[in-house]
Amino acid sequence: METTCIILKPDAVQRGLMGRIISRFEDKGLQIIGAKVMLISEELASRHYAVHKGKPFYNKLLQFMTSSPVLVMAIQGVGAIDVCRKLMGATFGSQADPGTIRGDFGVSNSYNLIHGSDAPESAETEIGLFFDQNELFPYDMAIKGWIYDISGGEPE
Ligand code: 3AN
Repeated sequence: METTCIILKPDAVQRGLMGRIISRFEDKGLQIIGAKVMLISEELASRHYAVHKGKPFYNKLLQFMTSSPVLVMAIQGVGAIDVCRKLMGATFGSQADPGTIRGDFGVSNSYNLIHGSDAPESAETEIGLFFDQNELFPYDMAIKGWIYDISGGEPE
């Protein structure tokens, strides 16, 4: 089981797309174990996007991410990090495949609706940045045995 950090960016919230995007994750069988609407501070945004510091798009990215509330989620499932990245689609809306979140809901390269952790290390760091431990609620899904094959003990 993996947990990944997903952020529905200001454009997704402002455009009223939260529900439809959340449904993509729920339809896939993933579990939302933490969620909150928040306004990201400049300090938090700069920590989250530290790897992009100095890049040409960095200042605008920070400005965008702090401009209006976001929805931050901790999402759990087998292979959740890669599964969510596939559901999100390519970074740029203009290039993302139809069927993906970015491919279906946007065309902009800067306003690309959603962030998802790209590796187990970044997922752990990002969940630590955005959530306190007592804001995460792992729970047993009643239908887990139909989403996964759990006959061997581990979800497959
Ligand atoms: P992803 O979000 O697909 O992991 P990253 O990590 O390469 O993409 O980039 C982080 C964010 O920075 C993207 N979500 C996008 O909003 C922004 N970004 C990346 N490259 C550019 C670019 N060339 N022009 C504008 N924004 C960019």
